[in-house]
Amino acid sequence: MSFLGNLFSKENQPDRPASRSLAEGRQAGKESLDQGLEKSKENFFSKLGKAIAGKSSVDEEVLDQLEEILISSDVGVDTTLKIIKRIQTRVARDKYVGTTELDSILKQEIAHLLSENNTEDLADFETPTGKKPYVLLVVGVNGVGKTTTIGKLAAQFKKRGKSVVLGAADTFRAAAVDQLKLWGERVGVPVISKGMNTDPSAVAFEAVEKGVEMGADVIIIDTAGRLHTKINLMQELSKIKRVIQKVIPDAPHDVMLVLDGSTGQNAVVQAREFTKATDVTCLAITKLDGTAKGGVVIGISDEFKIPVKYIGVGEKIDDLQTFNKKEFVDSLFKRSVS
Ligand SMILES: Nc1nc2c(ncn2[C@@H]2O[C@H](COP(=O)(O)OP(=O)(O)O)[C@@H](O)[C@H]2O)c(=O)[nH]1
Ligand SMILES: [Mg+2]
Repeated sequence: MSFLGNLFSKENQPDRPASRSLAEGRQAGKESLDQGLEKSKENFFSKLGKAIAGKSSVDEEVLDQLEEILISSDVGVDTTLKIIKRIQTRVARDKYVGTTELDSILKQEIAHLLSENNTEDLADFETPTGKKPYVLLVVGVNGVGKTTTIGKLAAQFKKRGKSVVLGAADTFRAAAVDQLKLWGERVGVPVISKGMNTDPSAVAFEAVEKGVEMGADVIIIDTAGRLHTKINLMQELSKIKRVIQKVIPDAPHDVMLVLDGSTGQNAVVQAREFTKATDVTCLAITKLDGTAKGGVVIGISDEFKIPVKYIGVGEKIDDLQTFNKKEFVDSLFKRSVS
């Protein structure tokens, strides 16, 4: 869909039904995660089914195939090797592991592996205590879902009684500013913008200044996703950070990199580039609905040791969840009921 098409598509209209209540949201969250990961599961289990067909125990041949399946499910080579090694150890220790136990063993070992990366999961959409306003700078290449994620996040914070201000510092394209304004209207939060082609740092500065003036709890700054050269990106982001710090010396409190999960290993490459160019403190992985590449979250979570805070499971206002490693792995390895 063209960008303008996106912008004016039905989903993005301000007159959509209001988002779900908190309780409904939590209840619906698990189901939409299960649904969102359906394609990833189908892909994984059909391959796994073939690999273990006619086999009763997990042997070297099954492990070889499992390795291929995990790699082709976008888990990534390094993470896959760690997982296989753990299962090998377990098979050696237990002498006999039946293929019927393989699902649950995989689930346990992956959950363990991820729990070792020393990042805490968010219990809910919360901001760090003592940071008021909490300033979140959002980065990532064009099209990954930054603006959408900001809109969804603003909605969640607002639902929890927080006042939110958005800054339209993606001034590269006129439509980008309009898109954030539209989200601002939908959610009912102010958007600070100076229009297209203005200095992104000036917008960031004004957004933070206004946010402080208004006594906001949260300030979220959208940025352009240009990654022409690492130097460019580094310079632009450090300039934005510097001006923000003129108002709040310890801000931004988080720099969140948004990655499009449906691009699989491309998302991993972007994560490497951005973490080299700037201090990324947390991640959001979008578009996990309708892709078979959900395994990429496992690889990213293992490789980067940077907390994945949020995952996007659709285009709608409620389709953003806080990332919980255990729940994610449970959902990914839960065979569908059908
Ligand atoms: N299916 C799906 N689409 C998403 C998700 N997040 C964002 N999108 C879509 O991805 C497209 C690009 O998003 P946008 O927020 O404009 O990306 P940006 O350029 O990084 O700001 C839009 O059509 C969004 O509706 C998601 O979690 N799932
Ligand atoms: Mg955008």
